[in-house]
Amino acid sequence: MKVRSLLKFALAATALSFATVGSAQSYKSEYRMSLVLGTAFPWGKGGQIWADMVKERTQGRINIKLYPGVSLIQGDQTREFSALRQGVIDMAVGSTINWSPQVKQLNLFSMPFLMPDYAAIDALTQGPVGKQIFATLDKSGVVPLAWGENGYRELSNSKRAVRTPADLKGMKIRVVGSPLFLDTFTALGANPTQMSWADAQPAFASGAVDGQENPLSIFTAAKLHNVSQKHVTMWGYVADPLIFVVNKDIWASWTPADQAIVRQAAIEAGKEETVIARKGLVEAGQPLLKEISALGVTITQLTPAERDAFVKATRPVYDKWKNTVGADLVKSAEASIAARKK
Ligand code: X2X
Repeated sequence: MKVRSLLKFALAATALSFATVGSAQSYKSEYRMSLVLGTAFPWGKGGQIWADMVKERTQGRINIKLYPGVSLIQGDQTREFSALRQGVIDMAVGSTINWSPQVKQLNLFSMPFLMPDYAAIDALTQGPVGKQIFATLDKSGVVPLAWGENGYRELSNSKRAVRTPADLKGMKIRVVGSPLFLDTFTALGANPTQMSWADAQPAFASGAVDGQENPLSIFTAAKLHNVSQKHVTMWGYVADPLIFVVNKDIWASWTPADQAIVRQAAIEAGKEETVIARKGLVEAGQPLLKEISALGVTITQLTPAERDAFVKATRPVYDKWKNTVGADLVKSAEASIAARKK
């Protein structure tokens, strides 16, 4: 009897120590975070803030290394979502644009002139639409945790100030991601061409491409004025949020307490990152625009009537993509925007 209970104890102790070793082994010494842009940009800063918070709050149990330039997938940003699902990437801060080829609902944010102002973006990401999109991402095989922001994508080019769709005629414009962008720029009379961010910058420098669209925080940090981008048009036609996510298996390998830390840190980092992304654009007088003018770049502000011409020209694209994105989701987005607090 005594021997038997000793044996039982020994067995239980062995099982316990296996369990302990098992869970310790399931933590990797380093987790790989994918990003398109590094810490010179709000995007990379957001990733760094998230990684630092997690390391500190888990006492180093979760140690994250940043891989900017989507280097884990050789710069091919539209493959990021698949790589996340497959476990080539452990976690990411990614743009809705780059993941939209795999998750069609994410095209919502690229529908031309859907979101008139920052309050409209917030109404989507922080409301029922954001919840629904997170549910979709969860079903698609990743764990979505928080929203950040790349920003309003303004138009730049090397040729001329653009005030009307006619000014865009025949211009070669670099776009990324979903075919929705090809439709939008074709509708405007331009000649869109799809390429990665890595390929785009040499293409601006050589003159192979005339123009592009990206947030102004990217324009300044990437010094696009040095690669012939001399004209900027403020049209606010789309904005891309960023999403903080973790691969499902990696998530499942963490204790509930560590999962809570990673989620909370993502939410805080996303908020901080959004403030950084909007810097210079939400203050009176938009100081970032003055900075860009000082670089010798013309900034064209559209009158409401001028902007409306772009809205009208792209309306068929909006209508065409409604069904792909999901008519109900678009309806819900339109309702959230109409009800927003300005
Ligand atoms: O490639 C772009 O234009 C960028 C950096 O904005 C994205 O990754 C969507």
